[in-house]
Amino acid sequence: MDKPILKLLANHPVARKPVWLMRQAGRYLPEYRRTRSQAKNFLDLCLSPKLATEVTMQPIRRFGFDAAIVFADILLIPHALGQNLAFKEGEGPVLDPISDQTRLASLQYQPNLLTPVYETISALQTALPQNCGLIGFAGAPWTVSCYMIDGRGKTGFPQTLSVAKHHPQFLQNILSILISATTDYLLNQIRAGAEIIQLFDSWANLIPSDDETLYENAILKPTRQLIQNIRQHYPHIPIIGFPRAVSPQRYLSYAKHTGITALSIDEKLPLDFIRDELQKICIVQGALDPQILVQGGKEMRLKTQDYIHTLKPNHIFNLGHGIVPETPPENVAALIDLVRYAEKPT
Ligand code: 1CP
Repeated sequence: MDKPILKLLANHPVARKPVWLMRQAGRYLPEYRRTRSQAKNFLDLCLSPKLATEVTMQPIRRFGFDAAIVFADILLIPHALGQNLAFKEGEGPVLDPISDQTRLASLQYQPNLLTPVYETISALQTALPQNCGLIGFAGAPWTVSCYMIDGRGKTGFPQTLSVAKHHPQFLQNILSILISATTDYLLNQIRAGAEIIQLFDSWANLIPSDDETLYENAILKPTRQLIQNIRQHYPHIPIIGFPRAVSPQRYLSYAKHTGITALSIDEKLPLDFIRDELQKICIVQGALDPQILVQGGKEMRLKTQDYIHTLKPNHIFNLGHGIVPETPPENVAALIDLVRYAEKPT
């Protein structure tokens, strides 16, 4: 095994911390913007194996990350379920909201719509350098259900929260449809060559802080079920879970009760909690503030050194959330150098 990120995820010692960044392919790169303009729209970009392979490779060529993440989107699952999806310029994704059981029952999973993603993964297996791992991904059921029920992202998902409170069975019905489709999607990604899976639960933080039952039913149980389904076929596949921005206690219970291999964390958790509580029970990924990457300079150097020198070796360096479009690419290059050539303080 000559890929540092796979070694670390198998709990083997590595010479230095592996590093990759969420949303490492994207609008902050001029070469991405050029390729993006060749596609009719964003969905077309995700579903064109040639273009999706190219944009996945761009940050690898430029920066030499330890992992590539297949270029796709968490909303391809609602698309494959037959829910109307458009990515509007400046507005983000827009879907026809699913508000009742009749509409939910009319959805039909069309697995063939996702075949281009598997073709991209196969092409990446050939194109990637030897030491670079390949990450496949999906949205976790709760986060995808947020988009399916509310239809758009920027509003805080009030419909979904109302459904969770007043129609828990309807929420469970959506979640169970998502668990089945996502199981099929991830198994096919692994068959095509994905070596690591990441589950994005970007809106895990919307679960009210006094509702542990909903955290259990909407986050922990569906994630555990999905992971069990995958491990039935691939017992050793490393799975990284990202219940973004939940409380420290909820990160802990997620790490203990879902079956993940590694926990991706946001930028707000205190370093001593990460080291003394989380790293004791699992591998951790994260968690530099994306805004510090925009800023660069001395603050980025100090924060990066903090993470590197304070945390234990079972750590994959990453951000606390995705790279934002205004990030200067030269700051990303500087960050990689900092992680690669970090000296122990004397
Ligand atoms: O204009 C553009 O070029 C589109 C911007 C964009 C990109 C680059 C979208 C629309 N999706 C993506 C790719 C993407 N999305 C990747 C692969 C790229 C990489 O990481 O290198 C991944 C892993 C995602 C995952 C994703 N999509 C998440 C989970 C991660 C996160 O950021 O929290 C979410 C919530 C989405 C939904 C989505 N898709 C696109 C946008 C702008 C959004 C967020 C919408 C919102 O604000 O709610």
